[in-house]
Amino acid sequence: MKGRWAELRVGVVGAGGMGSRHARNLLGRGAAVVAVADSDPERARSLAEACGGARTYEDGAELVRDPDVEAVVVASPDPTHARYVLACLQAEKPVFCEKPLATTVQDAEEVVRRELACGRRLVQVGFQRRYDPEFRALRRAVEEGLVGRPVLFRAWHRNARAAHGPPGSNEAVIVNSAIHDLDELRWLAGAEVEVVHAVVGRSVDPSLGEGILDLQVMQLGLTGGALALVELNLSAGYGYEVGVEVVGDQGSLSAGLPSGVVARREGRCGVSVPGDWLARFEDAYAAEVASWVDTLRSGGPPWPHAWDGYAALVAARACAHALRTGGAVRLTAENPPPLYAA
Ligand code: ISE
Repeated sequence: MKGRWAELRVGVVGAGGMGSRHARNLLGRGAAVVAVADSDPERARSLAEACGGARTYEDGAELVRDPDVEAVVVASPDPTHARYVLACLQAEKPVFCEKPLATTVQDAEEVVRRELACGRRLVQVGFQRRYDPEFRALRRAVEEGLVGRPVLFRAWHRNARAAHGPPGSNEAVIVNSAIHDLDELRWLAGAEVEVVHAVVGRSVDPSLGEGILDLQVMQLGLTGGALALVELNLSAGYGYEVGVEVVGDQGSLSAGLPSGVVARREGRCGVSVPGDWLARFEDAYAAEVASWVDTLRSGGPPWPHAWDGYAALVAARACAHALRTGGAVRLTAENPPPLYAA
């Protein structure tokens, strides 16, 4: 560990919802936010002030080059992620990148290639479900064989509404949102998506634009033989919910079911549902960033890594292809390079 990493000096690219969340989570966690970049100078300034007077940039690439910035958080719009991650790798600076790692498979491949050339893991991808206490407990139970061999994963991912505004394309829906579910399946099953049997969709909220399929159902096959069924819903209306049932050959496990304080009032009895992912995954977001800082300060390898970002994107692109063509898509089996072992 470099001595100066006693307090990690971080630059944040993207001062929107996730950039602000990560910046606030970094404060008091052995890290200081010393620079903020956003194409909207006012937004950059306001986050910089909240972080105790960080420098501001309009261009994230300039922030990456700032010699005082030791590590970078990338939370800018999805299509810009790979560009900033590649800039960090060029400067050999550790980077925490919000999902998706990239929006094209070629860019994700390039990230992996450049990281391999660096010879060490510098990239962590923001798949925060891996830091959610409930999902972690579920994964442990699967690993311990509590319900035997998993044969089916049945996942649901509901957003009250398309919170980033109209998604622009059905591919963008998958690459921005379903990528979480694809990563979750890879992680929980310890397997890869082997085949996308079918992806079907329908339009629920017509205001999102003609042809935007804000409800999608994905049917997948994983290496090792388990099946998976994913409901992705951007227009659930009532709130935000993410969960999964793992059906094994000796029982089933579930995470993400409604829980918490039960209120009986006004003729009703129930628990409340969070409005968005910031509320639902509040603890997970804090834990992933804390782990990133601790890992960098102790010299350990960050996780989830660039290969996780790459593999989830390959699966996402296969789903997008299946939705477009109405046919099945078989993925090519790939082994991660040794840098990504464990
Ligand atoms: C958003 O960008 C997220 O990362 C959320 O976790 C996800 O649930 C949502 O669908 C995405 O748009």
